[in-house]
Amino acid sequence: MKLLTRMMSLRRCRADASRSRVTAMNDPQEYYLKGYAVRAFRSDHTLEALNRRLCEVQSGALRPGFVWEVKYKNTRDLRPSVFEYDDVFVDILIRNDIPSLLRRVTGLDLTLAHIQLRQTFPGKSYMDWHRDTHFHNGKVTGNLPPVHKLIFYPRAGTPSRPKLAVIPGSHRRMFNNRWRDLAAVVTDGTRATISSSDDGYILFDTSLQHAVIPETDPGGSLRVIWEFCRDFQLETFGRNHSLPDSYRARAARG
Ligand SMILES: O=C(O)CCC(=O)C(=O)O
Ligand SMILES: [Fe+2]
Repeated sequence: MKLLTRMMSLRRCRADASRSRVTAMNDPQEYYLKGYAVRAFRSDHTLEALNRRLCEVQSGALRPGFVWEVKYKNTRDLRPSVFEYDDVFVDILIRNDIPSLLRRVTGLDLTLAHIQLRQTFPGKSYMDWHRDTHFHNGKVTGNLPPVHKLIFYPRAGTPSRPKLAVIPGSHRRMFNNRWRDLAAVVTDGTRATISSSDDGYILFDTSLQHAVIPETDPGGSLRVIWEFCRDFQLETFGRNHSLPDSYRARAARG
Protein backbone atom coordinates (compact mmCIF):
# COMPACT_ATOMS: atom_id res chain seq x y z
CA MET A 1 0.00 0.00 0.00
CA LYS A 2 2.83 2.32 0.98
CA LEU A 3 4.62 1.51 -2.28
CA LEU A 4 1.47 2.23 -4.31
CA THR A 5 0.96 5.59 -2.59
CA ARG A 6 4.59 6.46 -3.24
CA MET A 7 4.28 5.49 -6.91
CA MET A 8 1.12 7.58 -7.27
CA SER A 9 2.77 10.59 -5.68
CA LEU A 10 5.81 10.19 -7.97
CA ARG A 11 3.49 10.12 -11.01
CA ARG A 12 1.77 13.25 -9.77
CA CYS A 13 5.13 15.00 -9.30
CA ARG A 14 6.14 14.08 -12.87
CA ALA A 15 2.81 15.29 -14.24
CA ASP A 16 3.18 18.55 -12.31
CA ALA A 17 6.74 18.99 -13.61
CA SER A 18 5.68 18.49 -17.23
CA ARG A 19 2.75 20.86 -16.74
CA SER A 20 5.02 23.51 -15.33
CA ARG A 21 7.36 23.10 -18.31
CA VAL A 22 4.37 23.77 -20.54
CA THR A 23 3.08 26.75 -18.59
CA ALA A 24 6.61 28.20 -18.47
CA MET A 25 6.69 28.57 -22.26
CA ASN A 26 6.68 32.08 -23.60
CA ASP A 27 4.55 33.29 -26.56
CA PRO A 28 7.11 32.59 -29.32
CA GLN A 29 7.89 29.12 -27.95
CA GLU A 30 4.23 28.23 -27.71
CA TYR A 31 3.50 29.55 -31.20
CA TYR A 32 6.45 27.63 -32.61
CA LEU A 33 5.25 24.36 -31.09
CA LYS A 34 1.49 24.69 -31.42
CA GLY A 35 1.31 26.77 -34.58
CA TYR A 36 -1.46 28.98 -33.25
CA ALA A 37 -2.43 31.36 -30.44
CA VAL A 38 -5.90 32.19 -29.17
CA ARG A 39 -6.40 35.66 -27.70
CA ALA A 40 -9.15 38.23 -27.12
CA PHE A 41 -9.49 41.75 -28.46
CA ARG A 42 -9.57 44.54 -25.89
CA SER A 43 -13.03 45.40 -24.87
CA ASP A 44 -13.20 49.05 -26.05
CA HIS A 45 -14.94 51.37 -28.50
CA THR A 46 -13.02 49.98 -31.49
CA LEU A 47 -14.24 46.46 -30.77
CA GLU A 48 -17.73 47.83 -30.23
CA ALA A 49 -17.56 49.62 -33.59
CA LEU A 50 -16.36 46.45 -35.31
CA ASN A 51 -19.11 44.33 -33.77
CA ARG A 52 -21.71 46.94 -34.67
CA ARG A 53 -20.60 46.90 -38.33
CA LEU A 54 -20.59 43.10 -38.38
CA CYS A 55 -24.08 42.94 -36.86
CA GLU A 56 -25.34 45.24 -39.64
CA VAL A 57 -23.71 43.04 -42.27
CA GLN A 58 -25.10 39.89 -40.64
CA SER A 59 -28.57 41.39 -40.69
CA GLY A 60 -28.27 41.86 -44.46
CA ALA A 61 -27.45 45.56 -44.81
CA LEU A 62 -24.44 46.41 -47.00
CA ARG A 63 -23.12 49.90 -47.64
CA PRO A 64 -23.70 51.22 -51.20
CA GLY A 65 -20.99 50.15 -53.63
CA PHE A 66 -20.33 46.84 -51.89
CA VAL A 67 -21.59 43.43 -52.93
CA TRP A 68 -21.33 39.75 -52.06
CA GLU A 69 -19.48 37.45 -54.42
CA VAL A 70 -19.58 33.65 -54.30
CA LYS A 71 -16.21 31.92 -54.51
CA TYR A 72 -16.81 28.65 -52.62
CA LYS A 73 -20.13 26.79 -52.36
CA ASN A 74 -22.22 27.80 -49.30
CA THR A 75 -20.16 30.97 -48.77
CA ARG A 76 -19.96 34.55 -50.02
CA ASP A 77 -17.27 37.24 -49.75
CA LEU A 78 -17.56 41.00 -49.42
CA ARG A 79 -16.28 42.88 -52.47
CA PRO A 80 -14.60 44.99 -53.74
CA SER A 81 -12.56 45.16 -50.51
CA VAL A 82 -13.06 44.91 -46.77
CA PHE A 83 -10.57 47.64 -45.81
CA GLU A 84 -12.51 50.20 -47.91
CA TYR A 85 -15.74 49.14 -46.23
CA ASP A 86 -14.71 50.59 -42.88
CA ASP A 87 -11.44 51.78 -41.27
CA VAL A 88 -12.33 49.69 -38.24
CA PHE A 89 -10.99 46.56 -39.97
CA VAL A 90 -7.45 47.98 -39.70
CA ASP A 91 -8.06 50.04 -36.53
CA ILE A 92 -8.82 46.90 -34.55
CA LEU A 93 -5.37 45.47 -35.39
CA ILE A 94 -3.60 48.64 -34.30
CA ARG A 95 -5.66 49.08 -31.11
CA ASN A 96 -4.77 45.52 -30.13
CA ASP A 97 -1.03 45.74 -30.89
CA ILE A 98 -1.30 42.97 -33.46
CA PRO A 99 1.86 44.20 -35.27
CA SER A 100 3.84 43.61 -32.03
CA LEU A 101 2.15 40.26 -31.38
CA LEU A 102 3.12 39.14 -34.87
CA ARG A 103 6.69 40.33 -34.43
CA ARG A 104 6.92 38.60 -31.06
CA VAL A 105 5.53 35.20 -32.04
CA THR A 106 6.98 34.90 -35.55
CA GLY A 107 10.15 36.97 -35.15
CA LEU A 108 9.26 38.51 -38.53
CA ASP A 109 8.22 41.92 -39.76
CA LEU A 110 5.07 40.78 -41.55
CA THR A 111 2.69 43.03 -43.41
CA LEU A 112 -1.04 42.90 -43.94
CA ALA A 113 -1.73 41.48 -47.39
CA HIS A 114 -5.48 40.97 -47.42
CA ILE A 115 -8.69 41.12 -45.40
CA GLN A 116 -11.58 38.82 -46.17
CA LEU A 117 -15.10 39.12 -44.78
CA ARG A 118 -16.84 35.84 -45.51
CA GLN A 119 -20.28 34.55 -44.65
CA THR A 120 -20.90 30.81 -44.57
CA PHE A 121 -24.27 29.06 -44.88
CA PRO A 122 -25.52 25.63 -43.80
CA GLY A 123 -24.27 22.64 -45.74
CA LYS A 124 -21.11 20.63 -46.08
CA SER A 125 -17.95 22.35 -44.77
CA TYR A 126 -16.58 24.45 -47.59
CA MET A 127 -13.08 23.66 -46.32
CA ASP A 128 -12.65 20.44 -44.44
CA TRP A 129 -9.21 19.36 -43.11
CA HIS A 130 -6.43 21.05 -45.03
CA ARG A 131 -3.23 23.07 -44.79
CA ASP A 132 -3.22 26.27 -46.84
CA THR A 133 0.41 25.46 -47.67
CA HIS A 134 1.38 21.83 -48.30
CA PHE A 135 3.99 19.79 -50.14
CA HIS A 136 2.63 16.69 -51.82
CA ASN A 137 4.75 14.55 -54.12
CA GLY A 138 7.35 17.28 -54.29
CA LYS A 139 4.85 19.94 -55.38
CA VAL A 140 4.34 23.05 -53.27
CA THR A 141 0.79 24.39 -53.01
CA GLY A 142 0.07 27.73 -51.36
CA ASN A 143 2.37 30.43 -50.13
CA LEU A 144 5.96 29.62 -49.33
CA PRO A 145 6.87 30.19 -46.54
CA PRO A 146 3.34 29.74 -45.14
CA VAL A 147 1.59 33.01 -44.33
CA HIS A 148 -0.15 33.74 -41.03
CA LYS A 149 -3.87 34.34 -40.58
CA LEU A 150 -5.80 36.00 -37.83
CA ILE A 151 -9.48 35.02 -37.80
CA PHE A 152 -12.30 36.54 -35.78
CA TYR A 153 -15.62 34.67 -35.71
CA PRO A 154 -18.05 37.32 -34.43
CA ARG A 155 -21.27 36.21 -32.78
CA ALA A 156 -22.96 39.22 -34.37
CA GLY A 157 -26.11 38.51 -32.42
CA THR A 158 -26.09 34.76 -33.12
CA PRO A 159 -25.40 32.03 -30.51
CA SER A 160 -21.76 31.06 -29.89
CA ARG A 161 -20.85 27.97 -31.98
CA PRO A 162 -17.63 26.07 -32.73
CA LYS A 163 -16.25 27.37 -36.02
CA LEU A 164 -12.71 26.17 -36.65
CA ALA A 165 -10.87 23.00 -35.55
CA VAL A 166 -7.07 22.80 -35.56
CA ILE A 167 -4.53 20.08 -34.77
CA PRO A 168 -1.94 21.63 -32.46
CA GLY A 169 1.62 21.16 -33.72
CA SER A 170 0.55 19.68 -37.08
CA HIS A 171 2.46 22.40 -38.97
CA ARG A 172 5.65 20.68 -37.74
CA ARG A 173 4.75 17.20 -39.08
CA MET A 174 4.21 17.36 -42.79
CA PHE A 175 4.15 14.43 -45.14
CA ASN A 176 5.15 14.57 -48.76
CA ASN A 177 2.18 12.31 -49.53
CA ARG A 178 -1.39 13.62 -49.51
CA TRP A 179 -2.86 10.41 -48.00
CA ARG A 180 -0.28 10.11 -45.24
CA ASP A 181 -0.90 13.75 -44.45
CA LEU A 182 -4.66 13.17 -44.23
CA ALA A 183 -4.20 9.93 -42.24
CA ALA A 184 -2.51 12.03 -39.57
CA VAL A 185 -5.81 13.87 -39.12
CA VAL A 186 -7.47 10.57 -38.23
CA THR A 187 -4.68 9.20 -36.04
CA ASP A 188 -4.00 12.41 -34.16
CA GLY A 189 -6.97 12.80 -31.83
CA THR A 190 -5.78 16.13 -30.42
CA ARG A 191 -8.01 18.96 -31.49
CA ALA A 192 -8.55 22.55 -30.44
CA THR A 193 -11.58 24.50 -31.55
CA ILE A 194 -12.36 28.17 -31.70
CA SER A 195 -15.96 29.27 -31.32
CA SER A 196 -17.73 32.42 -32.35
CA SER A 197 -17.63 35.13 -29.70
CA ASP A 198 -17.67 38.89 -29.22
CA ASP A 199 -13.89 39.20 -28.84
CA GLY A 200 -11.88 35.97 -29.31
CA TYR A 201 -9.52 35.43 -32.24
CA ILE A 202 -7.08 32.83 -33.47
CA LEU A 203 -3.72 33.62 -35.05
CA PHE A 204 -2.16 30.68 -36.88
CA ASP A 205 0.55 29.51 -39.20
CA THR A 206 -1.40 28.44 -42.29
CA SER A 207 0.54 25.20 -42.72
CA LEU A 208 -1.33 24.02 -39.60
CA GLN A 209 -3.99 21.39 -40.32
CA HIS A 210 -7.35 23.07 -39.84
CA ALA A 211 -11.00 22.50 -40.76
CA VAL A 212 -14.01 24.76 -41.02
CA ILE A 213 -16.80 23.27 -38.89
CA PRO A 214 -20.02 23.01 -40.96
CA GLU A 215 -22.42 25.88 -40.52
CA THR A 216 -25.70 25.08 -38.78
CA ASP A 217 -27.42 28.45 -38.41
CA PRO A 218 -29.91 29.13 -41.23
CA GLY A 219 -28.89 32.80 -41.24
CA GLY A 220 -25.22 31.84 -41.69
CA SER A 221 -22.24 33.31 -39.85
CA LEU A 222 -19.39 35.70 -40.51
CA ARG A 223 -15.63 35.48 -40.20
CA VAL A 224 -13.05 38.19 -40.71
CA ILE A 225 -9.77 36.79 -42.02
CA TRP A 226 -6.65 38.98 -41.92
CA GLU A 227 -3.66 37.60 -43.85
CA PHE A 228 -0.06 38.55 -43.02
CA CYS A 229 2.93 37.80 -45.21
CA ARG A 230 6.52 38.80 -45.99
CA ASP A 231 7.00 41.72 -48.39
CA PHE A 232 8.14 39.59 -51.34
CA GLN A 233 4.91 37.57 -51.10
CA LEU A 234 2.67 40.60 -51.62
CA GLU A 235 2.62 40.16 -55.38
CA THR A 236 0.80 36.83 -55.01
CA PHE A 237 -2.15 38.74 -53.51
CA GLY A 238 -2.58 41.08 -56.48
CA ARG A 239 -5.43 43.18 -55.09
CA ASN A 240 -5.59 45.78 -52.34
CA HIS A 241 -2.40 47.57 -53.27
CA SER A 242 -2.82 50.40 -50.79
CA LEU A 243 -3.59 48.08 -47.87
CA PRO A 244 -0.03 46.94 -46.99
CA ASP A 245 1.28 50.52 -47.12
CA SER A 246 -1.51 51.94 -45.04
CA TYR A 247 -1.14 49.11 -42.50
CA ARG A 248 2.62 49.72 -42.27
CA ALA A 249 2.09 53.45 -41.76
CA ARG A 250 -0.54 52.83 -39.08
CA ALA A 251 1.62 50.20 -37.37
CA ALA A 252 4.61 52.58 -37.28
CA ARG A 253 2.50 55.32 -35.69
CA GLY A 254 0.98 52.88 -33.20
O1 LIG B 1 -13.64 30.37 -43.22
C1 LIG B 1 -13.01 29.93 -42.26
O2 LIG B 1 -13.56 29.73 -41.18
C2 LIG B 1 -11.52 29.62 -42.38
C3 LIG B 1 -11.18 29.23 -43.78
C4 LIG B 1 -9.78 28.75 -43.96
O3 LIG B 1 -9.50 27.61 -43.91
C5 LIG B 1 -8.73 29.75 -44.17
O4 LIG B 1 -9.01 30.96 -44.26
O5 LIG B 1 -7.56 29.34 -44.28
FE1 LIG C 1 -7.41 27.37 -44.55
